[in-house]
Amino acid sequence: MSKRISLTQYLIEQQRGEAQIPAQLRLLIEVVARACKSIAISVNKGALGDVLGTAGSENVQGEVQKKLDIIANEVLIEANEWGGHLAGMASEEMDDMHAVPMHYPQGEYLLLFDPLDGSSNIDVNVSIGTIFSVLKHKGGDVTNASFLQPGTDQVCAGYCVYGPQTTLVLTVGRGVAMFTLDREQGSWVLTADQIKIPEDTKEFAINMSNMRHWDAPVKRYIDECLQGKEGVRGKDFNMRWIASMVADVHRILTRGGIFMYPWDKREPNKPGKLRLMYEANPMSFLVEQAGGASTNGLQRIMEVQPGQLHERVSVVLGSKNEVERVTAYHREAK
Ligand code: P6P
Repeated sequence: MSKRISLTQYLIEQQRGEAQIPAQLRLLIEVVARACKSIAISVNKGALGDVLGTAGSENVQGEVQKKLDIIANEVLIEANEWGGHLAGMASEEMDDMHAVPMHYPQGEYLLLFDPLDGSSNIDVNVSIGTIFSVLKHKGGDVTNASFLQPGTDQVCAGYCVYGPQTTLVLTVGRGVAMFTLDREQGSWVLTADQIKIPEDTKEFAINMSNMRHWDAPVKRYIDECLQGKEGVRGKDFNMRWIASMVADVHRILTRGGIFMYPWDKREPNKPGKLRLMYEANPMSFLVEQAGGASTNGLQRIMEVQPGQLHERVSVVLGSKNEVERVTAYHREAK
């Protein structure tokens, strides 16, 4: 990386590029990046900030909300209401979409987010993150249905990982850039650009405790990884599972790997655990922009036509050749 530039300079240079970033999208990115800085401050306080533990409420998923889930959600809503860049917002923490109050100008974008993913890790000081996805509003009144667009319609996606470094990872459809928070300056500094995920890997990420519940193609793939050098893969594999999608995906964007949260028999009526609109789609956009692949076992996740705001999906993403192998096993089984 030659000269280090700020997020603002990066966005201005992108605006001069052939495929301009419209002013409202540039504002959206800067507002979300600023909100992530505020969330990072709350997350980093931990026990000193009375932000740990549960909020005593449940979200639409029926999951107990952590105090920081609520704080992060409110920070993102307040940061994005006034700018005139949004028509509406949707969040894992809110049952329905949140319209921009009428006393603010309405914009052309829809913002979806998981304000704090991996929140089961908050109290044990393991990396967590904010995931966001941006769609264009196609006109008319803004309702939940306005958000039900396939991942291929995304114009921007990103996440912020609150870990040893605070890192913002972003795509507007022309590759993936990473920005590290310079806490002394309070600014995001470009620290990696045009990220590329290696097409092969020796590292898989899955919650192994669910093995007895998996479908045959997943069992086949993981068994082959576990057989190592002596097996059909002819190489040994390593395993990682942080139980924080943002942290697992960040590792994969940084050094390759395959991440899987497949359908399993525990809740057979649900296609998977992770949410399509504000977890799987934005992560799939980033992974594909970095030369990786992302399917639900059978098709590109970004081509799934959403039927409801909080629908779930099975996720297989990361190093292209490994994702293609798992997908081929599913298609053979079908
Ligand atoms: P499990 C966090 O709750 C999350 O939504 C993802 O960030 C993570 O990958 C997954 O669930 C962890 O699930 O079943 O291993 O706790």
